Amino acid sequence: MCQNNTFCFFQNPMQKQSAIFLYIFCKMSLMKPFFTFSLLIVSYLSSSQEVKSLKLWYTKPSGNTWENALPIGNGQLGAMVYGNVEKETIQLNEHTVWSGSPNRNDNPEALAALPEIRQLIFDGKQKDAERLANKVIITKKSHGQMFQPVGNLHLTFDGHGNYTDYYRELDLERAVAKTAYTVNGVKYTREILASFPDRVIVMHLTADKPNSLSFVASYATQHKKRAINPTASNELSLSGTTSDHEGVKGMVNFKGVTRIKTEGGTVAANDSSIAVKGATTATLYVSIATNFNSYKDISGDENARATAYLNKAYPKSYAAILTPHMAAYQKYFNRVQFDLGTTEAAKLPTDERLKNFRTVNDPHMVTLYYQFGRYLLISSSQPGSQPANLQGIWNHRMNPPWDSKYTININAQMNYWPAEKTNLSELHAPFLKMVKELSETGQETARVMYGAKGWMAHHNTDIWRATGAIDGAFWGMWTGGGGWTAQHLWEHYLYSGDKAFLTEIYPILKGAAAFYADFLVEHPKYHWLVINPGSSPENAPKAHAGSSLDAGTTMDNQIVFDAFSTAIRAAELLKKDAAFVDTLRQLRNKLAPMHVGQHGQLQEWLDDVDDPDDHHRHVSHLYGLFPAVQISAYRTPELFNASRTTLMHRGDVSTGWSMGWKVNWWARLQDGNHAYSLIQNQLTPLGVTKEGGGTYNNLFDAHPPFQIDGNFGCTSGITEMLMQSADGAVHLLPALPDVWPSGRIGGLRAIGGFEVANMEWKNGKLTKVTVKSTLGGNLRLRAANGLKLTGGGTLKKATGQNPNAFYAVEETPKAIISPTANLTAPNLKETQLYDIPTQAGKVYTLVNQ
Ligand code: FUC
Repeated sequence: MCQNNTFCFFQNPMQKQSAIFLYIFCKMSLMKPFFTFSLLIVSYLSSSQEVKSLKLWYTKPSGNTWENALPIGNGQLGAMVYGNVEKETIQLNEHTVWSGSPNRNDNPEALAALPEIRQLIFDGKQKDAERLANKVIITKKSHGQMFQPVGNLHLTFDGHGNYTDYYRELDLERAVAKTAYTVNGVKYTREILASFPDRVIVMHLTADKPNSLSFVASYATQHKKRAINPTASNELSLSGTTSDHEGVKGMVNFKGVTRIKTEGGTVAANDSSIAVKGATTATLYVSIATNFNSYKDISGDENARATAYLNKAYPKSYAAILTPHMAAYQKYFNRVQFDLGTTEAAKLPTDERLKNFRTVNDPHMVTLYYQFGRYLLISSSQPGSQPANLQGIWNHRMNPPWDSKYTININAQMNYWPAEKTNLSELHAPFLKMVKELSETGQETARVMYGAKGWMAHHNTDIWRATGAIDGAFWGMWTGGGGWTAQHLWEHYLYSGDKAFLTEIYPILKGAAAFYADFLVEHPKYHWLVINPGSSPENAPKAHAGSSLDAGTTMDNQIVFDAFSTAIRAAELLKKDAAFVDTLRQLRNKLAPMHVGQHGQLQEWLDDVDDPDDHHRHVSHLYGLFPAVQISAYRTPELFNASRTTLMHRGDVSTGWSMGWKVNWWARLQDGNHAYSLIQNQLTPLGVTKEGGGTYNNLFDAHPPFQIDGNFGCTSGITEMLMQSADGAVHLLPALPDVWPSGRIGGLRAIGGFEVANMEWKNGKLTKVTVKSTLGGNLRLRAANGLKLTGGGTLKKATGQNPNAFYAVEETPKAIISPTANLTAPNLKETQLYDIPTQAGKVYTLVNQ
C-alpha cells in the first residue's frame, strides 16, 4: 500500500527512489521549494526520454580512446567503430592475422632434469626447483605469437568540425553500429556491420539532403611489410605480412580491399586514397583475407580470397546485406530473452549508467551487460573461426598485452563458459577445435618433455597451437592446460547428448587422461599420487620462498580427477577400453583428496600454508566449485563451507576476470547478494576501486587492460545465479539477489538437452517455468518454492540419485579436515526437489503451488 501521496505519483520504483532521495536532500538543506521543481524534473525525465532497449549508446564520439569505440564482428572479421565525426576510424582485425608461422616451442632438456626437479620439490626446495625449471623446462624458443591488427580504415569529412545532435549506438538486437550528427542542416548517418553470411564489413553512409556527402577513404597500418594502393577508381587495397617474433619468421600474408559504391556524386582514386564527392549515399564493402589454412599450413591465397568475398558481396545493396546479416545473427541472439525490469536509471547514455551503477538500482544495465556478453561471443567466435582470444577478436596493438593469445590456466576457458548455458552451443566449436589441435601438437610435448603418452599443454597457446612452457616457471610450469580444456569437450556432450560427437572426441579425453596416468608420481611423505612439478597458477605461499611450484596442489589434483572421471565415463558410455578404465579408477583412488585447513579454508596447497590475508586474483583451487562440480552444497558441505571461507579471505575487488569468476563462485555458493555485489564491482568505471579492474565505457571488461574474459565470466555468472544444472538437478533461482525480486529469462540450456524455455518469478518466488525436453529422460528440478504441473500431471518428490545419466556426478573423495578448522553447516535456503519423466520434443509447464 502506498502511504505517501506525493511518492505514490511515481509508478516506477526508480522514479519513486529518486523522488525520495530528492525529498530527503531538499528537506535537510532547507530547500523545500526546490523539491516541487525537482519532482517535475523527475516526472519530465520519465515521459520525455525513452529507454533504448538493448543498445549501448553515447552522446559523444570516442576521440582517441580505443576503449570508447564499439565492437562489431562476425567471428572472422572484427572492427572497432570510433564514431568520430571529422576523421572516422574503423580499426580492423582478421582472426588469422598473427605474427610468426608454424612452429613448436618444446624444451627437450626437461626430460633428463625431471627427477632432479621433482626431488627438489619433495625436499621443500621449491625455489631451487623453479630456478632449474627456468633453465630446462621453459622454452628457449617462442613464448607464443601475437594476434595483430590489420590496420585502420579512415574516412575524412572536411568541414564536419561543427556538428550538432551527435549520437552513436551499438544495437545488440541488430548487430549494427550507428553514428549520426548534423552539419549545416544536413543529417549524416553511418551504419556499419560485419556481415555473418557475406564475410565482409559493410558501412552505409547517408545524407538527408541529396549530393551532400563527401569524404576521403584511406588506410593506415603499423605493419612494416605493407603496401597500400588504389586498385580501381573506387577500390583501395592494403596488403601486408605479419611480424617476426621471438625467432619465428612472420609469414601470414593478409589482404584488405575496400570498394565503394555511391548514389550520386563522383568517386576517384588518388595516390593512396579514394575521394567521394557530392554523393547522397555511399556503401563501403571491406574484405580481408589471409593465407592461413591451419596451424600447420599457410599456403592459402589471400588475394584470391579477399577478392572472392568482395565480388560476391559488392553487387548487393546495403539492404540486401543487412537483412540476411540480421537473420544469421538473430538466429543465435534471440534464443535468450532476459528481463529484470527497467528503472529511470536506464534512460541515460551507457557511460553515464556505468558511472552510476554502483549506487543506483539499474537492473536493465545487468540485462544489457549480459546480452552484450552473448553479443561478443556471437561476434568473436563462429564455426570456422579462431576461438575468441584474450581480446576476443578486437586488438589495435602490434604488441598487445600477453600477445592477445590464449592463456589456458583460466582465461580462454572463461571465454566459453557462457557458450552452452546461454544457448550458443554451436559457437563453442572454435574452442573445441582448438582443443583437438592441442591434442595433436601436445602429444609431442608430452613425449619429448616428459616421456609420457597422451597429450598435454602448459598454461598458454597461440594460433600455432604451441604447447611448450613459456614466460618463466612461475607461470609456465603448470600441466593443467590439456586436462582442463578437454573438459569443454565433455561439457559439450553433456549439454547436447551428441553420441557421435562423443565418439569423435573420445581419443582426446583418453589422451588427456593418459598423460596424467604417466606423469603422476607417488608423494614420498603422503603416498598419494601427485603432479610434480605442478603449481597453483601464478600464486605462491610465503612458505615456498615465493615459488608457485609444488607437488599435489589442489587445482592439479582436481583437474586430474576430472580428466580421469570424464575419460572413464566416456569409455563406459562407448563401451571401450575396459582395461584402461580399470587403471584410471585405481589411479584416481590414489589421488590426494581436498583438504580443509587450519583457518577453515579450502587448502590451495597440499600442506596447510595458506595465508588468510592473501588477496591474489587466482583462486585456482576453487576450480572444484566452479566450473567443476567436485564441491557441492548438498554432497560436500565441509568443502562447500571451506570454499566460502577461502573466498571471504581473498576478498571481492580484483582484476576483471577474477571478479567474473567470483560471480560464478558466489552463485554456486547460493549467495545471490554477494554475487550481485561482485557484479557491482565489475560494472564500475576503471579507477574507482583503487586496486581492481572494472569496465570501460564501451562495456569491455578491464583487467586492466582490456581482457574479454571478464565479460564472458560475468555473463556466465549471471546465468549461474538464475539457473544451474551441474550438480545432479536443474536448480532454478539458486542465487537470486534481493535487487531482482521479479523477472523473466527464457532460453537457457541445461545439461541433458533441457531448455528452460521460460522462467518467471515475482517477489523472489518462481511463478511459471516452461522446460522443453529435447532428449527425453528424467528432469530433476530443484526450486525454492513448491511447483505444480499445469495440465494436471503429478509432480513426484525426488529421492536418491537422479536416474538421468547426464546428471551423474562423481563422488568426491572424503576431505581431510584440520582439527583446528571451525566448520559450521552451510546456511542454505530450503528447496523442493522434483522428478519429472520427460519425452523428447515435449514441453512441460509448471506454476507456483
Ligand atoms: C593470467 C593472469 C593475468 C592475465 C593473463 C592474461 O596470466 O594471471 O592476470 O589475465 O593471464
